[in-house]
Amino acid sequence: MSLQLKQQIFEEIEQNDTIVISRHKRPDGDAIGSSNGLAELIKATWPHKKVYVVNEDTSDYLAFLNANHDEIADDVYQNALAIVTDTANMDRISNSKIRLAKKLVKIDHHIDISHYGDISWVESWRSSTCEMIADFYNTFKDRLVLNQRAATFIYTGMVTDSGRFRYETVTGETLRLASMFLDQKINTDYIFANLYLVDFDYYKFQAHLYKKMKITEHGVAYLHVDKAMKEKFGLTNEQASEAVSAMNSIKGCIAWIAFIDSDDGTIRVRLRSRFMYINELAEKYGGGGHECTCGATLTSKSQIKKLVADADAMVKNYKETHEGWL
Ligand SMILES: [Mn+2]
Repeated sequence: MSLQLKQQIFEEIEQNDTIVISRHKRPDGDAIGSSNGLAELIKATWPHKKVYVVNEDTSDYLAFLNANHDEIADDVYQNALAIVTDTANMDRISNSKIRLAKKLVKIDHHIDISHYGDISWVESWRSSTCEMIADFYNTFKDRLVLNQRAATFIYTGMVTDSGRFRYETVTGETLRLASMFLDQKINTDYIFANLYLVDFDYYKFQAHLYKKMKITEHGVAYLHVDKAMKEKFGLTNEQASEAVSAMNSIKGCIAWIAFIDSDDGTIRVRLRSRFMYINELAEKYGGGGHECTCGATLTSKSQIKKLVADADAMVKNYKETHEGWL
């Protein structure tokens, strides 16, 4: 079934000379990697095609990838094939014009709650959408051209979305597919330096987080990055969101949650877990995502307490009924 979908997508790409590629808002490595990686594969294979990567926002953190950022007139869509990668629902697409396209293809690895697209290829067991692009390349490698730029995009997405090949979703196939991009002699030193290195001020912010974080009775770590903290450390929304990672290695805390004040008055929630799945909780609060990595948005501060209490009950129940967690 997946082969049939891949074949359909390959044919659509082959038959269309104008292709618009978009990804989700607030992009991460996988969103940028999959959309640009696919664009580069198509451009290298069919140099005459007009391939545009069109999105309405960018990422500072991932600026080093030098992603494509094309602007096109509305009438270009009429004759275009649109491909959206790594985006679970239409509202999250970072391109409000995408509906103007002649045909729409969805390529994604999020849980398929909200179906869209004329062709929808969704494999929620994949560690990243980039892994799907890698699989797509591998399927048609006799007919596609891979270059270093495409390889860098796709590899970066695979690395970032899989927690550096560490998450449960990583399979032997993930690494076999990733090996194709290492064979392109991509500069992994450069990629990882950009992914890891932070300014000294950010270290100070992390030290502050270690002091501020709390844990519940049964093992939920949580913290609130409020407006004052964002201002004090001069944080971008992206950096503030990263606060959730500061809690990812506390023994016994199998769930951890960051609440981040947004400029629009809402509170972004980033939920993470190991062993136990936490996406049900995100969904209860109107959010979604992956089983152990998901998010939601709250409209008032009073909901924080309630969400933390729900998470604590969830962890309590999990620990009572499972062994082997730590
Ligand atoms: Mn992804």
